[in-house]
Amino acid sequence: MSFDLLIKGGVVATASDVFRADIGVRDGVIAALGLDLGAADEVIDASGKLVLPGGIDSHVHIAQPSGDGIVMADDFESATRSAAFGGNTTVMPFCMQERGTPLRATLADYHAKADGECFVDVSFHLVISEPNAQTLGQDLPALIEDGYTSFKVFMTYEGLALDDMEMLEVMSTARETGALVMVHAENYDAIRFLADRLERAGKTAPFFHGPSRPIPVEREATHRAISLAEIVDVPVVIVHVSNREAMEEIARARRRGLKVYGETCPQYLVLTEKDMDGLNMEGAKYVCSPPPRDEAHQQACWEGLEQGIFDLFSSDHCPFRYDDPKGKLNPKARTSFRWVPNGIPGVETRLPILFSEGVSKGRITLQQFVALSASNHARMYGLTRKGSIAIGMDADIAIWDPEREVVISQSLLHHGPDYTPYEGIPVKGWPVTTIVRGKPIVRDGALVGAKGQGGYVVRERSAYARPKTRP
Ligand code: DUC
Ligand code: ZN
Ligand code: ZN
Repeated sequence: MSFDLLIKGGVVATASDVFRADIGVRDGVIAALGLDLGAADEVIDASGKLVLPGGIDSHVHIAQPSGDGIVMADDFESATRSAAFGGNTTVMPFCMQERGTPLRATLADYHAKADGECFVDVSFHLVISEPNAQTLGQDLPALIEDGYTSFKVFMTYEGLALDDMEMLEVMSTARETGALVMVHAENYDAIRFLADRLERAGKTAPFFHGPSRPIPVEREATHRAISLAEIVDVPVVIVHVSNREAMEEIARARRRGLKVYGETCPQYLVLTEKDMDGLNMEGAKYVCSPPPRDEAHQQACWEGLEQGIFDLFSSDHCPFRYDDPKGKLNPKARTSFRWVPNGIPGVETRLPILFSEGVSKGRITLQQFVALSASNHARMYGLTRKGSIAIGMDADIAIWDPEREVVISQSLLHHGPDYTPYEGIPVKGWPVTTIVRGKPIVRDGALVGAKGQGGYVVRERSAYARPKTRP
């Protein structure tokens, strides 16, 4: 029996094991693991390399309408190309509900934008901004049934923030339908209060984005989201956790037996609030929410990853160009930090940063890297054929050179923005080949795949979304 593809001579790692094996792929699926597997139409020599499950980035924003003349710097083509170069084989963008538009119509728009454009596989989370009877009673249950099995809610931002009553209603729908709830936990009123004060004091530079969203803003909302979820008895994922205090809310909830999951991101490991203090408007390059904190909180986020308080490590790729009136330097942004679009790019740099700072520096094991970069995302969000190297799984594979040293630079990257917030960071370990369902997309650092090779993935309900107790 011959294979379509054989990956030979590498060291394979999963979330549980590291072992020497060749991988035989047939029809896009892992068909054999072993040595001396025989013939194949195509052979990739992985000697001296690590063969890992392709990264799953379960938190990215692509081509999301941003209002106020602001335009995201990546479409599905550029974002998924960049993702492939960063060792990813699946990304999970958000479909943001637009007020007054049926959820299905918005979803159809996102599918139209993604269809035929993607280099890696894609699966959408929903964002619920209008939790009315139509959304909660009809649209959401039907969409969950159709495989859109997770959604995000916001506790801040005009037009997005849900009040506590709405949070409870949405969480209750999630419980009834088996969806997994993701929460952006920041206190909207506290941010507005602080932003007003800062502006009145003339503190309008990008740097003041940080002081307008200090740690208690995030800690309080994290605590409240967990409490509301406890009242409804539904699991919840707290996304993009930036600091020790919010992390401890999650840890405490887990000690009390609640199903609370956590996600952190590269910006909270390697950036700080000082980065937003650049000359002129340079600080805008680092404006994201929650904002980067300080070195002590970076250390806390590492502890969260090492100790399993965070199950997920995602990029929160949210790309805007810097030097562009439709991006970070839009005319209003020069008048106040309030108008700087929130978000930074990172889909291509997420995994090299975690590998280098985590595995190469000995903070986490290779198995933890696989769990945090791929397996946990697949399990958490119902991607049942992805996130591991095992017979019958999709042949989504990233081949890494663990010795390759690279200094991260905009000139090396393939995303749409005109900068990277990670410029100049040295890393050891780099993904060289990315294979999606058995087809190489990037090979030895060169693009060999075509757009349209990435497809849409319908998801199962997640076992992580099951309530603690049943009615
Ligand atoms: N939340 C996100 O998840 N991404 C970017 C900006 C934000 O507030
Ligand atoms: Zn968010
Ligand atoms: Zn995000």
